[in-house]
Amino acid sequence: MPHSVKLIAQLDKTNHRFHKVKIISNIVGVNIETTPEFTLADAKSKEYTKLFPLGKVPGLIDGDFKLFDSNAIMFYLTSFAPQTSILGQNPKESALILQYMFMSEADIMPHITAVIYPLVGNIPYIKPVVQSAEAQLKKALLSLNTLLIDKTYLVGDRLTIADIDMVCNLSMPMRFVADEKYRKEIRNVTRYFKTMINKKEFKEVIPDFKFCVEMLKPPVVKKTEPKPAKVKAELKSKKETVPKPVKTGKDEGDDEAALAPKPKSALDLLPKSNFNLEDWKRFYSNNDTKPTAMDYFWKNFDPEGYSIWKVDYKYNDENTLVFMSNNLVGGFFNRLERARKYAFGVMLTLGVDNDNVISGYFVIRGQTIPEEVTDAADFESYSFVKVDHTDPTIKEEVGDYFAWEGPSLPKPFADGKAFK
Ligand SMILES: N[C@@H](CCC(=O)N[C@@H](CS)C(=O)NCC(=O)O)C(=O)O
Repeated sequence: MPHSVKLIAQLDKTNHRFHKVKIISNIVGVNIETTPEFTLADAKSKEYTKLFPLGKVPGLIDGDFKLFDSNAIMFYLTSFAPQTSILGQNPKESALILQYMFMSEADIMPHITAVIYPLVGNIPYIKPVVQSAEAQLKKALLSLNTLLIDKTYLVGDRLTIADIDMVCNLSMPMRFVADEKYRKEIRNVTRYFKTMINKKEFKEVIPDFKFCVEMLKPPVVKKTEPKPAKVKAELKSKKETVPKPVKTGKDEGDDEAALAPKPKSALDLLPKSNFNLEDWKRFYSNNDTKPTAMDYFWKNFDPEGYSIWKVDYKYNDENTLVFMSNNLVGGFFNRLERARKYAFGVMLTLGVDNDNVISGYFVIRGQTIPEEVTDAADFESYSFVKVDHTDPTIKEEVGDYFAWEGPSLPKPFADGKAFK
């Protein structure tokens, strides 16, 4: 029976770190138990950070042995191989393998992520920062180009873990950034990459690699029309009616009044609700959504203290790759931080690459959308429509969205994120 280990990682098609581990595990014949449900957001959960405090994935568990970092995991897995040429055949080769792996991680990878993450929406796009990273990446790849001038493999005449590391890292720019013209400028790197990616060891794990045709474009920032004063005033009057602080008989400028603790949010002044959002979030995280968590939700939901909203991305017809749509949601959630105490939501990416929609449901404190939500930079890119929580169709849909599966989802589930 082959040895079995558990690998905690998100399994999306472009996860080069998962690819590395999978390739090596195939080579050495170790069975990997994966976590198809795991998302990057889960890497910050208590359960995961208890095991791996850095909150980075992948993480490997082998009995009571825990290991993080994809390269360290590759290294560990090679110990199950009867032949060791994958770690070099002599001390010099082993040292060269380390040299190339450090180069790949320290001198190339940071520039790759600095160029690609803003383009796919993982981090904000700041033009001069990205341009500088592009220049640095080109410089690093030109150095690699020189090193590869007379090489098929990075070290010796066989595949080593240095190649697996380098090729998987290079798969990011080769997929998203390096168009044909770019690839010609780094022709040795391109030749090397093509030779490797067509080898059986890589093809088994990345069967349909597609080279970049056109470099990814920066995300379009939707310019929202400034709201006319009248609409602003209407929005304001629709906001929760906040009871005025009781007058103490002193002037507003009094020290005592100034020292009185101010509520952090208008929502803190709403009548107390028996529905405890924190308890719900915990219950949702620790139980099967259907039926257990949804039964709890409908039993405890307080329609006076909270409202439910259908949320749709307004520009779904412009969505391209599934993971980019899901990243948009990640960005939206990051900028909703102020609302975390007052809202819970699930946003799903439904469909397939180049044909997907982002939609979901939110549960929000109060009966209107609070400023904690409307102030989020991308709020205007989403439509919020309040729904009737007594409507059985809505109830079923809310359950399906919260469970990330079910017949009422308009397209097949592709990915999702929970705001909790
Ligand atoms: N050197 C680490 C880096 C791990 C890493 O950055 N993983 C990404 C996902 S592919 C991650 O956890 N990102 C979340 C974060 O940085 O907070 C490795 O190769 O495993």
